[in-house]
Amino acid sequence: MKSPSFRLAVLGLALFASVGSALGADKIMVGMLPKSKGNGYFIACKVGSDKAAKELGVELLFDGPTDSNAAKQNEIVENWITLGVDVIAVAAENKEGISTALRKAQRQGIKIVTYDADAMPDARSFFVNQATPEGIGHQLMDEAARLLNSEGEFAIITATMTAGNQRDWMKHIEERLKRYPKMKLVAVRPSDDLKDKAQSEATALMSANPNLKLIMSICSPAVPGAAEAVKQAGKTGKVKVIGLGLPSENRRYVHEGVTDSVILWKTEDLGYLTVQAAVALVRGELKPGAKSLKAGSLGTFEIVGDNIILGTPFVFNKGNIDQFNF
Ligand code: RAM
Repeated sequence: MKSPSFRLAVLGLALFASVGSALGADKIMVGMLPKSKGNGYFIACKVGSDKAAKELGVELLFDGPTDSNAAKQNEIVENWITLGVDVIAVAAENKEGISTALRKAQRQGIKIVTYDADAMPDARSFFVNQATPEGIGHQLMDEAARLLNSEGEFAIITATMTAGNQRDWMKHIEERLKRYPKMKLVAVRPSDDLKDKAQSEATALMSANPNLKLIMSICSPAVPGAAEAVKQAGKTGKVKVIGLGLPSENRRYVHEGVTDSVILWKTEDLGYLTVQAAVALVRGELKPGAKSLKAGSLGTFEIVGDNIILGTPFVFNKGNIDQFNF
């Protein structure tokens, strides 16, 4: 017969186990880190991430800096290492900076994927890429050329000057610019992924460059920021605005004729695909060298090298922007 103290210990363990499972301790835990959790772009990604987490029965921790802040991203990764999450999905503010913390997580057995903005290749297993950088860069440049009849000055407003995804896209914009010898890129300014800062940068760009014909914003908050500046300067139609922006944040300006078009991918799908990839990696269903990934209700995605590609971007304009609510 077992002693009363043995029984008590077993009961305690059983209780601990059932409380643990009620709290989801046996569930796969996914830490999802946006560049900033106040940015509508990442809020839209979260809608899809939540959906995938629910379908897959995993626990999703979604946390990030309030505004873009590389040091704060590192801190959150460190916290998740201590907590012992199973997998971390990161949109890297600073490619090199975050990679040290991610390598440390990998050494502790935590799986890593990146999405939206990549880290160094050895610091993650896969990058869930919204589209190819060439595709994004060329589409932006061709759209600008179409609007200006391939002639005139334009400026770029980016996120931070160190943001890896924007840097990659810019390389391809500049490469494509060679096709349009009568167009001139006069300035590249940072907005820190903030609408207000983009607005003041756009105002300054217009005063410093009286012949400016177009502002191309390549981070989402900067598109409505530039549009507001153009509108307030009374330059609607004279200085055109395009960029990578959310339909919801630009609808008004597109209808007012301030912004011609915005280009983007389905952010909800990016969030969904990221959580699907993260969980497949933990479950061993996604292994290095894989050529495709089955991602729940979104179907199968191609993997090129270690990039899981979401697809090609859409162009939202007056004719179709009302059909999209993200
Ligand atoms: C911002 C972020 C993000 C980028 C989008 C287009 O919200 O910088 O990284 O992909 O814009």
